[in-house]
Amino acid sequence: MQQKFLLPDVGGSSSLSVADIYVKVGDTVKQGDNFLMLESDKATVDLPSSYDGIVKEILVKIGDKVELDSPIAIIESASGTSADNSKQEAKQENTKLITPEENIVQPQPISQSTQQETHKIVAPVSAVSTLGQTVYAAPYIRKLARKLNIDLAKINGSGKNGRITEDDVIALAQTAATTTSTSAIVATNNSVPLPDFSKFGEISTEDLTRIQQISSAHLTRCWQTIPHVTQYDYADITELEEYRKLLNNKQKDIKYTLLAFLIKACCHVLQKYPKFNASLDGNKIIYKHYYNLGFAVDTKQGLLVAVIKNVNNKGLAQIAKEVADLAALAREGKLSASDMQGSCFTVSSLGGYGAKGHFTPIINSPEVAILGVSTASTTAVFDGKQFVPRLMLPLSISYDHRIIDGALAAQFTNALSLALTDLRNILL
Ligand code: CAO
Repeated sequence: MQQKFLLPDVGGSSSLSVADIYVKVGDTVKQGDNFLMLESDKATVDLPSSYDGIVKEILVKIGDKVELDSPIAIIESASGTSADNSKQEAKQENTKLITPEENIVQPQPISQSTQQETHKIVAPVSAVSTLGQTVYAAPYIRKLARKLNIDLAKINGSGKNGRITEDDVIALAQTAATTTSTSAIVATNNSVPLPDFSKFGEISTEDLTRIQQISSAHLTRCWQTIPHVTQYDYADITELEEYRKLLNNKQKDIKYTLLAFLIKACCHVLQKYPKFNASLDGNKIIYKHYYNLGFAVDTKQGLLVAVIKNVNNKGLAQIAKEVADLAALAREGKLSASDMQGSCFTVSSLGGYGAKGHFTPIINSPEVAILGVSTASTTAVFDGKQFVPRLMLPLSISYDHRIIDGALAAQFTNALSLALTDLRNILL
């Protein structure tokens, strides 16, 4: 028997359009399978099928405006019997249009056997993958995955209850980016119509690499969704630099770079200021009791973040070695997904590039803070009696103002500066 699948009540939004269609004519769908994606001016939501059966006709196309009871599709019941309408109504209660923020705090998967009690329910954060297992991901994550051509079934979600996070998708996309061509990826930048520049003079164009496309989408999202504040400071690294040179002169097996010291010092300060080693989940703060530190690596293909795990359990020599190894792998395009996952806090060093003064590093979501480091220079510093030459390192710490207040950021920055100025502080 054929059923007309009508748009259920999805939460009262009057301006809805079809953003994506997941099925095609001839597909077999089950009640609850994601059928299409709806978009309002505030959020996106996946609409599950109200019926079991074969899709005979799809009555909408991408971009169509729809409203309550708009015909979506004709579905022929596989058993030849009509679908149970009461079941359909119960299901439809589960498809309320919610904002991304609301979505984040609703990690429960919906399955056919689980009837949701509440009326303000998440729409489907789950979907059945082509391999048959259920994957859990919010609509915007699935949208990102589709744009990046990533199969969510290949990801073991690192989020709560195995949910797939943006971090997971990006890590897999970056791994794929190092091994495959750029043709499969769709740019995720919002394309704004540009003037025809060639009217004004000669131009040439170049495609962004896959990594640049991925970074571009991720950075845009981080910048647009996190209220950034950047605290500037200096660290007097005169003694640190002398010690570093001494270490490097004593042996040649390991190169002790400033970055290794920075990572160690950050780990020390993160332990004192747990809010910097956290993530924000709706109205909840997730504190991490492990200390994985990411560092940005500039490669020919674009910017990557490699992650040193459990820095609190590692000595300077080990950290220096891992920095060198991971940076080399990044430049060869050989970082694995796990080399890029699980970072709690990122260090972005432009010190080797002659970067003067401070800059504003973009927080690497879902982290809540990042350290940017510029090139140290010898400066006349007043020591209370006279001006003395000191090697001063510019520090720029961007933090998420939703979770970190300015007073705390000032203390964190000061503690980091002190740790670098006198490494003995790390021992305290
Ligand atoms: N001040 C002065 N000199 C510095 C310095 C600083 N803050 N940081 C590094 N240097 C010097 C080093 O001492 C080294 O000189 P020596 O060989 O004489 O010791 C030289 O610069 C090169 O350092 P390096 O590159 O070998 O090592 P590193 O640890 O500083 O950096 C890495 C490694 C992978 C982080 C870096 O190469 C890199 O890719 N940085 C890019 C980061 C980036 O692009 N961030 C994004 C910013 S926002 O888009």
